[in-house]
Order: sequence, then structure tokens, then C-alpha cells
Amino acid sequence: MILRYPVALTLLLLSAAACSTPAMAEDLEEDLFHFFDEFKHECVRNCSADPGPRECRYRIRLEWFMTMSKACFDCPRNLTDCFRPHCITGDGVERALLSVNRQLSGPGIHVCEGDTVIAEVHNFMEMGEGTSVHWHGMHQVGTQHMDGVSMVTQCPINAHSSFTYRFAASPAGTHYWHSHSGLQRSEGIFGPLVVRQAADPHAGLYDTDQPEHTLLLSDWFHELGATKFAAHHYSNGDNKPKGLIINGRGAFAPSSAGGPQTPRYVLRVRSGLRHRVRVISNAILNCPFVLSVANHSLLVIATDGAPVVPIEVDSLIIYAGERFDFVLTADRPPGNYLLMVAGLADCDSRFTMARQSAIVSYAGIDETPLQGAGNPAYSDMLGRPGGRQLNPFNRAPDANHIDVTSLRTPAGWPPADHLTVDGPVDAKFYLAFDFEVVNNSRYHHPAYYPISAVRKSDGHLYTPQINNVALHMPPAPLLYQFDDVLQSHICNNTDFDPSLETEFKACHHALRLGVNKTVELVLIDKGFTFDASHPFHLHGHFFRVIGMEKLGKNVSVAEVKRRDSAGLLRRNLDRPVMKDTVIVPDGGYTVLRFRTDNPGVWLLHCHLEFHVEIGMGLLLLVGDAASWSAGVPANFPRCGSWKGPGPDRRWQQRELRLAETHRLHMTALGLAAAGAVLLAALLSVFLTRRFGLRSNPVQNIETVSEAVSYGSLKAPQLTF
Ligand SMILES: [Cu+2]
Repeated sequence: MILRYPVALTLLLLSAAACSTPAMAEDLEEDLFHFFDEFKHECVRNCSADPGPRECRYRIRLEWFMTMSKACFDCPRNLTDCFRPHCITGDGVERALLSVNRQLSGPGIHVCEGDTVIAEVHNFMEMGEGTSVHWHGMHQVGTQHMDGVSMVTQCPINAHSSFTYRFAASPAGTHYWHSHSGLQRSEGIFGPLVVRQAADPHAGLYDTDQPEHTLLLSDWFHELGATKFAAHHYSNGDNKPKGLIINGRGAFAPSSAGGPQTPRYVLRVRSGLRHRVRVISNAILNCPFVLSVANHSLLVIATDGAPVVPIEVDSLIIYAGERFDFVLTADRPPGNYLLMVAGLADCDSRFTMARQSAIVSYAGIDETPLQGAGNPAYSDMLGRPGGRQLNPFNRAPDANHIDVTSLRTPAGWPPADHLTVDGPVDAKFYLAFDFEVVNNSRYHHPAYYPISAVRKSDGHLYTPQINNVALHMPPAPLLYQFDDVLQSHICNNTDFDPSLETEFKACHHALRLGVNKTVELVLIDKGFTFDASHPFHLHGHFFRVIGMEKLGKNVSVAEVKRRDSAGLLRRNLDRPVMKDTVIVPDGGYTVLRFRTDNPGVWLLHCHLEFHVEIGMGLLLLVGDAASWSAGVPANFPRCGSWKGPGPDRRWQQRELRLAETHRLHMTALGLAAAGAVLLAALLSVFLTRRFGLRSNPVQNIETVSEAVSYGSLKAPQLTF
């Protein structure tokens, strides 16, 4: 039958192919660019009316892209073009970036507490780099392998690969997500993550809580983060951000080009309503943001996802990784008002005066005339003079400058208080930092260009560390490949000979903590080198901020310890604020307490990208390795047989020798080994004399010494 009608059959097949081929191509195309709409996703809903839980799926596509690309057509001369699909304006200055779904910021994820977030991350980055995504603020109880820290909780997602994160949205509050691999956060991989709850203790304080009222603030370079990093660490390039963006938008000010500027973000409000506004800082460099709204006050009701007793201020300062929620009441004459953000520290009037604004536009008012105008002068964007300010930068608090230790957790919150910290402290650690003058061998070759030989103006680099140790990332995720990491490379400062204080030291810097203990951390910013403050972020936990004080321009660890023993460190145990990111005043301290109720490997680190990248962090090993890996699926991607270069070979060899000496002296096994070595030596001498065999132990020692010295031209072996 078929053979009798070959022509008809061929025509039928051809027509089927003609119909199906283009359709398949279309499907594929649609699939690749089928990005979700952050404001219209099915999981965006009223969590009181429909608490769920639901499964919420997202696709996150990471790729290199450009601001002001061809997708922007005639933007900014034609403002409408600035809102075309794939048009990323940034602050109007052209630069390469890493885009998420061809957007900047990446799309927001808005869910209800208890929903399951299922996020597919597709790595389309053309430079072949691996990646991972951290869900900043999520505690990942029982899902530590979803914390998204490359080489700590997972292997990086390889080029041309994808990985699906799946975790419970908890705790509620304003959070965000960002790459936790290398410098990718500085290149554009970040977006909001908001978890609303059915029973918000502050529900009576606002009328609306819209996803569009989430503001993600970031400092923004006019070049690649990697270029800036290399220029600063290997030469005399600066580390000062040029501009700021709010939700990926802004007008660069001052504009050198003149002419129309790219549009700023518009926050639409309705007269008479109280709007909950959620603010996130993605600061990359040392750029605390002071935020205020012209002619309006801010009623702050939460920070880092935890509610606080409401406090009314004129401005607030938000540090890298922090979040604040405030109520903005639209009670002024209808019009356009600027929400102003100005950078302090490395962004201040001494450097770049980095600043940005969004337009708070009352319903029925056209904001377009304001769009072309650019930003006001820097000095006009620092909040109302004499006004009340929350979370001050590097100054002692007073009636008008309220630090976070003055914030209180509402009575009865959280409902099941697992965060009691007024009982006995099981373990206390002093973690001190500064920009240390050490030959960081990664940036100052000890023989060719040691720090002592390089002028400050030529790129002399101070190294931010914790307790004089730099965190060197492990070559495999400690969470479930603990045994694949050389155990002698896991250390903290007590493992080093105190005489090595001024030497550069690096290892997989870690503190080992028991489960369900109350731990107190006294973070000390010695502040001798610069007046810089560091925002510290803890993964997997809330902590309570029970103390904070600026003692002077600088302070020694010995002085803080002396004050502590004399009972002079201020501690408040009356409903202290719950946070996961906090500033430490320069020349002062911040005291935190938390319960180790979430076993796993958790990073505690400075949230300034250039600082953590070169080692300002440490790993909290809560519980034991066997219990961590038990919670990780058997088929979870592993790092295979990759070998890391290990930390600096010089100290490593020295420390290994010290450790060896220590073992030989201190343990019975060591004594036995020493005996065996002695016997072997005697036997060797006997054999040499008896049979004339050659043995030259002195030469062997010199060979080892040469191999580990940077002064030698022989490259050290970098495998272990
Ligand atoms: Cu830092």
C-alpha cells in the first residue's frame, strides 16, 4: 500500500516536516528566552489570604552582556526605548556585565513563608567560569548543600551546565540572592528575594506591601569588577566605585556628557496610604549608603528579615548585605519626591561622591519631567541636616544617631524563641581584623616586589584578614567532601606559632563549634591602617547584636580583652535585635551571640567583595562532618579529583615542620617514630660504613629548603 503511493507519502512527510521543524525551532527559542516576570509570577500573592505552601519555579540564565547595548536602540534620547526587553541601562555608562535573564538587577523572587523555591540556574557565561548562587538570609535548615557557596557547600556549576536549587523559603523577610563565586556579584549577578508571611507582627502598620516597592541598591563600576580588582591588587588602581544604581537603574551624576540621562527607578505611591518599602544593600566595595526620602520620614520596622520595635527616623545607613524595611506614608502634597541614596567612606566627597536617586511619584503625577534632570548635588543627598539617623557610620551613637544595639525585638517574637542568648555562653571567640602589613604572597612576591619595596602610590597593598589569617578556599566542598581536603590545611590562628604574627598566613580558616551551644563572637576592628568599617555576614543563622562601641580611632585586641575582663564591654540582653549582617565600628567592637542550632559548614565573612575574595572570612564548622554529609543526597555533584594549589607554600612547609616537631615531642607515637628514625639512622650509618653506600642527608635538607623558598628561582611544587 505504502509502495503504491510513494509520491503521496513523500508529500505527506515533507509537509509534516515543514510544519514541525519551524515550530520546534520556535519552541526552543521561546524556551531559551522564557524569562519569568518578577511581578506577575504565580507565587506573588497575598500571603494572609493564600498562605500556601506552593512550589515556586524560576529560571535564572547567567551570561555576559552589555549595558546600553543594541537592545536599547535610541535610549536615552527616547525614554521608551530604555524600557525595551533586554535593554540594561545601568547608570547610562556602557560596560560589560554579567546579566541575569538579560536584566539588572536580576529578577526578584517573591514568595510566602513555607513555599518551596525551585530555581534552575543555567550557566551561559562565555568565559567558561563556574558559578553558584547564595540565598542571602535563608537559613537552609536541613538543606545546607543549597547555601550556594562555591567550594564550601557545593562544587561550582560548570560552564554549559545547569543546577537546580530547592529549599524552603524561611525565615520570612527581605533577603536577596547573589553569586557566591569569585567577583561575579560585582559584575551583576544579584536580585531580591522576599519572603512574606501570613501573620506579620507589623501588619497593622502598613496598607500595601508590593513587590515593586523593593529597592536593591548597589555601587556600580564603569568597568568590569575583575579589571578593577586586578588594577587595585596588582597595581595602583583605586577601589572606589564610580556610581550607584537602584534596581539596576540610574543617571550617572555628575554627567560629563550632558544631554539626556538614563531613567531612574520610579516608586509609585498612592496618597494617604502607608507603603512597606524593602531595601537591600548589594554594596560591593566600602560604600555604606545613606538613604532618605525628601520631605518624608521612615518608620523602620524590620532588618535582615527580623521585625524590630518600630522606630521613626529621617535617614538610615545600610551596609553591604544588610536589609531594612520601612513604612513610607504618602502624606505630603501629591507630587514627585526623590528617594536619595548617597555613598559614604570610599564613595564620599573625598573620592567619587557616588550617589543615586529613585523617584517617589504620587498617583496621577507625571514623573517624566524629573527624569532628564539627573541627581542633586552630593551634599544635598545625605539626609535632613540635624535629622535622626539609624545605623550611623563610624561614630558614637547619640540622640540623633541610633545604632542597631538600640533596636529591640518585639516582645513575644519569635513565637518559638530558639534564640535565647541570655543564658550561659558555651564558647567565646575574639575575632580581630585590620588591613595588615604582610607580604601577602599572592600580591606581593616576597622576593621580587615585597610590600617593603613598593611605594603606597605604586600599589602597596594591605591585606584584610581575621586574626592575622587569610581564608584560603578549600579545593573541594568541605560540607560533603571533608575527607578530600588536606586536614592540615584547616586551621585557625591558635595553630600558628605566635612568633609568625607578622608573616602572611593562609589556610582553610575555621572554628569548630559544638551543636546547640550559645556562642559569643567579639568582632574587633583594630582600625590602625584606615578608617574603614567592615560589615560581617553569617550564613545559616540569625545572631543577636548585644554590643557595639567605637572606642577610639584604633584599639588593640589586648585593650578590648582587658575591658571585657573588667566588665566594661557593653552588653544588652534585653530583646536584642536579630540580624545576620552587622557593621563593626572602626577602632571598636561588635558583640554577637547565636545558637549553633543548624549543623553544617557556614561562612562568616566581610561582605565587601574585594575583602572576602582575598581572605577576610572564616568557616564555622558546626557539628561533625559525618552528620553534615548525611543530609546531602548521594548523587549531589562532587568536585571529582581536582587538586587545589594549597595555601602559601612557604608558611605551609614551615608549619608542617613545626607540627611534625610538635608531634615528635608530644606524642607517644612521635616518640616511637623518633626511636624508629634513630634506629634507621644507626642502621644507615652501619650500612654505609659496612657496604660504602652513599647517603647525604644535608644535601636533601637543602633541596627541600630551596623548593619552598620564593627567593629561589626553582618553582615550588604546587600539588599535594
Ligand atoms: Cu571588609
